[in-house]
Amino acid sequence: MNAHIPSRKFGLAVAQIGGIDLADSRASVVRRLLDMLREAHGRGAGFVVFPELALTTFFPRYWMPLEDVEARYFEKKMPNADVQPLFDEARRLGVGFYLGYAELTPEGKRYNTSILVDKSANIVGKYRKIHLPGHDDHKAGAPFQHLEKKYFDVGEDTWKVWNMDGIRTGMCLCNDRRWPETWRVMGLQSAELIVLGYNTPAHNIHWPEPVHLRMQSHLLSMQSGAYQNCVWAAAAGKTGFEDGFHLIGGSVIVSPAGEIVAQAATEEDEVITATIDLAMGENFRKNIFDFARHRRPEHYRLIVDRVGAGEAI
Ligand code: CDT
Repeated sequence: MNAHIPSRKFGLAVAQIGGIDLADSRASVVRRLLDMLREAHGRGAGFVVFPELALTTFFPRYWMPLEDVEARYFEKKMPNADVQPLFDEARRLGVGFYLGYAELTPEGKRYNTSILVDKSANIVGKYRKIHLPGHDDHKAGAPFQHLEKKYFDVGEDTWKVWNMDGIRTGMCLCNDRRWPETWRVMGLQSAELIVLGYNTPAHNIHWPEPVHLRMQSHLLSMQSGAYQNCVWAAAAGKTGFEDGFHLIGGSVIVSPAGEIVAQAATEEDEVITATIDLAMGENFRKNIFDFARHRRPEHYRLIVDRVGAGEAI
């Protein structure tokens, strides 16, 4: 019998955004984020998860000249004048946050990025998306494009875990959640909390996937990733309609048991909260998935040696 692990409770919020149209200004979006930050704080949260590419519409759905895309949708500095009010209010309230945005570096690299901001409004972590879905060519017959492979470079750094106000916190972005490797790299760093934002179109342009399966695979990925890695997991979606293009909702907070403890009920701006006990992950880490005792990496070689599915060994 292991010694009792004392409770470590924390108020966590996810702030789902109900769609951003092309014509919406950054300032108007930041006002919506501010409203939700204040609501989350009022409901006892110490940290808020915002979506992927949270400051603009999901622009990879449009085929456009790169210069236009860089000029209109990428942030050259973070924080910048538009986003500064969010940092100021976070500092005033003592609430940290995760925010996704498109980053243009001084060297001209373009990343799908997220940052981890602590309760003093310091950026303590940055992640650049690794699994970029979609394509880089123009799909003439498709109802919309998914041009992440055209507009973004692949992030060079692996998934890391940061000390965010005393909580070992990791980040990823959208499509990353579907890959077990993403979660495991952070699980092996003893992450306690993994946060992510997403933009998942309700319709798959590559094949006629039934719409309900889009939600199912999102929830399945969140629940299995959390359970198999003994972490709390929180996902914030950009949802509803953006200029008529539908994105799934289903923003969630999931426990290390794989149980959904809070889930958005709408496809609009919506804050969900939960009081999470970080001791729960510790219990799973000690009593079920004690990696050091049970993992057999000598049998996992194929996972790093082989990229695509191939012949039986
Ligand atoms: N933003 C993002 O990564 N969306 C993908 C859509 C995949 S379909 C090309 C996702 O995994 O939800």
